[in-house]
Amino acid sequence: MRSVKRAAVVGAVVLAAASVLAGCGGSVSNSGSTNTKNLVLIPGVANEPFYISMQCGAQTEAEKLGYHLNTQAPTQFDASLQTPILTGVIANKPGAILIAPTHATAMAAPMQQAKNAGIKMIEVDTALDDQSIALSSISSDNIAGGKLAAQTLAKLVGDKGSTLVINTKAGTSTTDQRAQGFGDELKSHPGMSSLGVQYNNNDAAVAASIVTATLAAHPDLAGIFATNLSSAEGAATGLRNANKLGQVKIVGFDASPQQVQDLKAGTIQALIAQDPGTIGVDGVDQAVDALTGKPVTRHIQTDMVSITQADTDSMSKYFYKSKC
Ligand code: T6T
Repeated sequence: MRSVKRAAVVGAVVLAAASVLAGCGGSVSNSGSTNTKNLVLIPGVANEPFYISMQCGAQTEAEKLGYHLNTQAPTQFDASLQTPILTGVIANKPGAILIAPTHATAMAAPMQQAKNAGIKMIEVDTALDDQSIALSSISSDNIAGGKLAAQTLAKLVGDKGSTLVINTKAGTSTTDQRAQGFGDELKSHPGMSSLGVQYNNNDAAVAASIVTATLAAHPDLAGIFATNLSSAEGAATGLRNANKLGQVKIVGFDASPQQVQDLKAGTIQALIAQDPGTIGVDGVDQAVDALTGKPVTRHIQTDMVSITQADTDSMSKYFYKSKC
């Protein structure tokens, strides 16, 4: 596998590209054709098992189809860090970019710039609100995933008690939809109440402190829905620190090695695993179809499964990778 390049490594290149662009009045030239054999994957953040698994799938598929895939990721899940990476990539004119936009509106302008440069745009996992820029979007059904999380948590807490949602960053399409699905489903569980949604800025340490503070104010907290990897890993740490393991139930999205360890240890009671490898494969397939004039599919939904401690062995194929 080609390793995910950290923004720090590509920083010099990006800065150079940015200053060239600044000299051209900040716009990217639309002249010159794209290199149709080159694909670039821009994940939401570097060195994170969800995106590593996505990259593994995309890399294998690109090689199989005779394409070159390069991956460049920001060091943090942040549009201000992802934008210069995208801008630098546009200057190199790949045939297609597979991107997980880190914000549903803030990434629209640079993605439109890529489209204007003749690059085929494919969304993997997250998506923009503006559906006119990408040709195809591949993701889990995140609203259904949030509903499934609420149903799972309801069973774990006996359909009663207060619940907290730990979300990542407002404006992240996927996790916002998961929180929405969770809230919608909670309305069908009158015995359960909501303590609202708190944001961890995609930082596990912040999620842990949210749990500590919430337990201090609400010692009867029954359950937590953690909308992604960082929020679930941090929620588990928060409960460990408060000696509340098992008393407060956690349902978390994703299945990183740490989350699986927490599930096996009984710190987390259920995980909703996605299929990032297939998102990567489908992303490459859609890019290649677009580049070769074949029809593309505007929306593709990939699988999601709920995993509990009892079925960790049979579900191991859904666990995310730390390397290909
Ligand atoms: O949950 C995934 C991804 O689906 C989401 O859009 C952002 O967070 C993750 O990458 C996990 O950290």
